[in-house]
Amino acid sequence: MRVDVLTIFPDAFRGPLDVSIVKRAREDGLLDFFVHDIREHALDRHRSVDDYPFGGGAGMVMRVDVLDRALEHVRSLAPERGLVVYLSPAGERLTDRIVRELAREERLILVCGRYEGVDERFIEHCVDREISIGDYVLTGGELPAMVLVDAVTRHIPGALGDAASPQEESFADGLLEHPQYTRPAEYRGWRVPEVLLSGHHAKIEAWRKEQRLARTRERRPDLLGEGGDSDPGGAAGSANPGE
Ligand code: 4GX
Repeated sequence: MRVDVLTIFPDAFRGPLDVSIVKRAREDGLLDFFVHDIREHALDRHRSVDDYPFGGGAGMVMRVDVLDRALEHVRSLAPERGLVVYLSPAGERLTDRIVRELAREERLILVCGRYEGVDERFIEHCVDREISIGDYVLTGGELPAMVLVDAVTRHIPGALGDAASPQEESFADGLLEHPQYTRPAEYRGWRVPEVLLSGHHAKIEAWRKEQRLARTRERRPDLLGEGGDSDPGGAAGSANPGE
């Protein structure tokens, strides 16, 4: 998969995507990740990317002409059209289902807004999907873009190696994960649940399933369709959680 990011803060992308699984996916050629500076497409001598909002109000709005030029330039760098995603609190909430959908794309183009957002004409004419990573307001779309790339990378075939599969993890069966333990079996009197030391695999599986259900009921009843903001139709809200 190819991912292009448009931002006025390219430096923000050094770090989180240079470690661990995402780093390996990039080294292995599973993920081609490029960052582009929107400011390079500003035409005036101050290289402005934003301006005052028509109608008045606080803050600044990113200009449609600069964003459109930046997008057309980035588009020209590879043959695939790319799905254009704008990260915004006004978008549809990112879920496991949406992550899996995006992971099937050949190319993603992520646009990071700053200030009070972008001129609505850019969203109307250039953006395919507006996505939010949660109901809180950050200072820009850079962190949300990194969250999205991280989550999507885990679903690129081969990215997790043979040890792990995203299919076996939280949300794949609509439930939270069971708790995990490792050595030592006892530390300061804190003991690992006895069943896990028993070597009785059927009992261990039954215990884990029970834990997943109890935790989900306790912490995220919405995932079981018991009110709240579930995601029916998505993996996290499947008709038969845990089946
Ligand atoms: N999930 N931000 C977008 C600029 C902005 C402001 C107002 C539209 C309207 C965010 C989130 C998020 C910060 C990205 C503000 N755009 N993005 N940016 N939560 O908080 O995705």
